[in-house]
Amino acid sequence: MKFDKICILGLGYIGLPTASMFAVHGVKVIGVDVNPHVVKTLRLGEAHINNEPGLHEVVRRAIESGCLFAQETPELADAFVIAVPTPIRHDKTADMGMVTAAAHMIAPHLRPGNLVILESTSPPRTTIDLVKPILETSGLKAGQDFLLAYSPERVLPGQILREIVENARVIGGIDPASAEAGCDLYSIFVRGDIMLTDATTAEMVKLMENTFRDVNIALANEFALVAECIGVNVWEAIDLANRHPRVKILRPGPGVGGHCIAVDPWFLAEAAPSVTPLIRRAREVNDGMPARVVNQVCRALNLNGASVQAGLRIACLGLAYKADVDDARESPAVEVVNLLRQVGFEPRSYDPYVVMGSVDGQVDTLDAALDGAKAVVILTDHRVFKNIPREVLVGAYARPVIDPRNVLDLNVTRV
Ligand code: SAJ
Repeated sequence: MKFDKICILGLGYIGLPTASMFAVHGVKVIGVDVNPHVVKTLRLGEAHINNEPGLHEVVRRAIESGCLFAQETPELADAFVIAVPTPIRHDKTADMGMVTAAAHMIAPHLRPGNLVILESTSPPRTTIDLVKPILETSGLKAGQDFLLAYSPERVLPGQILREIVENARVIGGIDPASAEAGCDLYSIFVRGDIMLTDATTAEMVKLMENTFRDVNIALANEFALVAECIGVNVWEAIDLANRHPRVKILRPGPGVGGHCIAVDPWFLAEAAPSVTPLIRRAREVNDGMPARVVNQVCRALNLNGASVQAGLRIACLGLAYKADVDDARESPAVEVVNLLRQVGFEPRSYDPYVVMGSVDGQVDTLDAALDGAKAVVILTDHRVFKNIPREVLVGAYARPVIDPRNVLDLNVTRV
């Protein structure tokens, strides 16, 4: 199948690089976002996402080529790609409002022979039970008049532009012709293997990948708790265990953030609640890690939560959810900062990448964060933090440094 024009709904961390990649390969792309700020920024040739290596450049090339055009509503096209967020609600159920809205926006523009792809991470059966009936309000029948497939994004924030091209891609069609058409579409820029399956399998594959990571991080975090109980250095123990040819323990830390790993396991748990105790427990373990960091701070200062004097300053280094990104949404670092404040401390946070104003008490220099601090806690493993001299962190009065991600690599003792 040939694609002269594609409409991509949602110009976030996935939709924008995807739209730009199609455009720099010569396909006319209409990028649609309901946020006027996003559309306005793109029309000026800029990307509204910072700190993703190479993104600004590819977006600029796409816009300058005349192939990428941003607007707030879709129009007629050969293919439509839905790449909108799928968050969870407070009760941990999937909020499919944005996918529903995007499908409704496409329906009036759907024509016979079109292909529609859902990329948003979604609960199993979303493509056939939610998206298909909405698209069919157009009067066209999926599989008969138009093609429909699910193809999950798998790119790692921080490496999106390399991974979007090189990663293997799964495409699940509602029928074989839809999967084949999806393969034709992504072959425009994907160099990794493209594997075809059915839509519901593809949805489950995506959820399994992120759940695998979440459960394994939970295991690493539980090892850290055990190691603390028995007086073992968890970093040394993991390092040694990973010398086994079939063992690859992940890294403990202050919790799991981002919009994917901490969310997607709930979609599986919601789909089959009675058979997913492990997945739920892993989520609880990871969600409990910020409180553990706060306990570590209290213990290092010989305090318990009840006896924290108001105004005791704690320097918090890092707000982003992981190393070398500027994204502090759903960040365990932010959760730690909020919990520290709740128990009576005065956290001063510093992150060289995260925009000011993301939390109360955020400062824009390391010195301002360290000034008067009674303890330092390193919450994000940004590379720049590794080079801060130990004496700068401990200061004149040998204040404690809590380093749940082992950024300073000072904890490992070898006999
Ligand atoms: N983390 C740890 N220990 C580790 C690894 C990660 O505590 O050993 C923490 C990170 O610090 C962070 C969180 O987990 O807070 C998630 O970070 P991540 O780098 O594991 O993943 P994301 O959310 O940036 O991207 C994931 C990726 N999924 C997998 O690796 C299976 C990516 O490929 C997906 O495309 C992305 O989710 C997504 O959009 O679903």
